[in-house]
Amino acid sequence: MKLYHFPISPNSRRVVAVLHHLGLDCELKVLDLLKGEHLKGDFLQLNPNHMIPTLVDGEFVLWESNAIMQYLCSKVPETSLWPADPVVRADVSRWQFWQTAHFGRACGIFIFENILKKALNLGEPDTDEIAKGEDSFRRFADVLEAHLKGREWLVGDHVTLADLSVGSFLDLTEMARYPLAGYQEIQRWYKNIQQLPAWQSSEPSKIS
Ligand SMILES: N[C@@H](CCC(=O)N[C@@H](CS)C(=O)NCC(=O)O)C(=O)O
Repeated sequence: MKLYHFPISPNSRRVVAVLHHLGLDCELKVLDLLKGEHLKGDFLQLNPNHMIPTLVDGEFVLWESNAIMQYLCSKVPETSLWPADPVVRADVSRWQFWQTAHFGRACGIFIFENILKKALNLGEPDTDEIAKGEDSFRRFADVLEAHLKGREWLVGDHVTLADLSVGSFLDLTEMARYPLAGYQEIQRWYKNIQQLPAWQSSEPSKIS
């Protein structure tokens, strides 16, 4: 298998963390988004959305990080990251979809305004956009905060794909300046993720 990724991307890092957690062999190929390496012909053939992460497994090409994470788990006989029980599995999927549709999009506003604009020379952060981002972030962070009260992990008693998907964006809290102050449960839970060996070994500076 070969994974095209960009280490600082939360969407990439969670896939690398799953590879490490499961101990799967996979060649990692960095595409530097800031240099536009994802816009070149060969890669566009693999992913016309020009987005990482993208997995190539023989003839099969798979994009969308959450789909890749589930696919990787299906390669091992059993893993608590993606439990076989249909209800637990649906619960894990629910949080993965929620991350893509809601929480990740709210975080994305801060990533664009406070990190990417600077990196790509696109000017100063737009205060109206940041205000919209704050409304959206708080709406969904409130849901996450309430769910995490009295829990160590999002689903059940163990880390699952749900934690890696939703938690991955918190890696950029300082740089992106999410309004995370006051969300004690989210901060406590993210520390659990930071202690996972696979989260530590997928840290951007270790896999670049
Ligand atoms: N929903 C996708 C999002 C992937 C994504 O947004 N990738 C970004 C980096 S974090 C990217 O490759 N952007 C390049 C572009 O849009 O041209 C996933 O979960 O894999």
